Amino acid sequence: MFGRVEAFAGDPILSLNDSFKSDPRSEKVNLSIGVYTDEKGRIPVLGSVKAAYERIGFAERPYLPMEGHPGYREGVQKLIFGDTHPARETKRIATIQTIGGTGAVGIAADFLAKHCPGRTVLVSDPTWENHHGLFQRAGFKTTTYPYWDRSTKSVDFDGMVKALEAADSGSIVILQPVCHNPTGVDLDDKQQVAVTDVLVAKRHIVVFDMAYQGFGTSLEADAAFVRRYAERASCLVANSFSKNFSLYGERCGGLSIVCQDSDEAERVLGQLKLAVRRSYSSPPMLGGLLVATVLGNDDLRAQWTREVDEMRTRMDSVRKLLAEHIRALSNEVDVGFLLNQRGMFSFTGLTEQQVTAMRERDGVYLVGSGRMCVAGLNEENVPKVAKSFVEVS
Ligand code: PLP
Ligand code: TYF
Repeated sequence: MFGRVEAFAGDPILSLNDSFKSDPRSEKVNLSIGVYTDEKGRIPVLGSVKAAYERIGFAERPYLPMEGHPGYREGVQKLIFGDTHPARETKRIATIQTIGGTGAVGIAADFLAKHCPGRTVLVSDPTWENHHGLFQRAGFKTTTYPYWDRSTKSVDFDGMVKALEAADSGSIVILQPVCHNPTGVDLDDKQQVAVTDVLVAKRHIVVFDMAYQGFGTSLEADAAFVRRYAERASCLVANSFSKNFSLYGERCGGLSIVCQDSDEAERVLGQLKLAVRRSYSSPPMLGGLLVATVLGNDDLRAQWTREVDEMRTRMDSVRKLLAEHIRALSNEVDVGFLLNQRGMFSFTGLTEQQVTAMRERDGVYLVGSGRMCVAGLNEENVPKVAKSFVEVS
């Protein structure tokens, strides 16, 4: 019956993570999958989340509503838009709890496929691969706008703006507002303003995908692009708590749609509920309660903010440490990119062959595109990574 079913090639990043796990070498270093690990190489359990878990205890488990836990949704809105955003004060934002950031982007794609069908979808070149996949699954054709300038290892801003200007009016544009995956390069403030002008003038439908809030500059500063944009125009915002709550397996995310008025927001929320109903009915409870409890209690929220700051500070310091170690070994290898990029990832500019050489010879795992997850670096493995990097450069 299923004899013609094609084999699934597997997700390249997850497959690489599996190869890492089965690599027998004890000195191996995993800089592939986008997971934050601490100085000891462990996925942290945040103190704020643990405290929330203890407060919650275990009680009855009814279904959550389709749109998710009310405290969670309120927490998402406050975190992304701030307490006093005009769109919040006028009840123009429809927010649902989603199954991770992936679920948020997926429901956004399903919603747009139904209510804004046939539009062109533009994603950055390169981007998180699932942007193509999720929008294609919803029935869209996807195309790209230039983003990464290989020669300067920064944003190809002119190329990006030209492509957004040339696209059909009302196209769907996916933007990562902070800590771009896979390149680690973001628009600066001026570029954010300039690109906003273009997007608003072209009446493009912007989907912000924010998976790393807090890993750039701070939880507040990282939301600035989205907040300012939402003062000018309607937009969609997908967010993930996988990384900043270190809750990968609990599947916590959110989708917020900023609307023109509160009546529109209520109807949009209804359609989001319907999209959820048709897909998985309602989101999971434990992750929802954990996040709602942290975001909804001042003490836990303050503790969590400090823990996010700690994760970010550690990533910044291992970036610097790697740059120093590379510098000490060679004056010819450019390390500026490590310091200009931010968040969990650095695009190294290494070719697939160089990445393969690092993996096979030294057990240092990067993604084939040359993406390095800097969150996997620590004081112990930096010398080894620096040596391997210089030797293949
Ligand atoms: N969007 C981007 C840009 C990502 O990098 C990721 C995860 O790595 C996601 C969305 C998905 O987040 P989640 O793991 O919460 O589904
Ligand atoms: O970019 C990354 O590393 C993450 C990891 O099904 C990931 O997106 C990859 C595939 C997947 C879930 C997470």
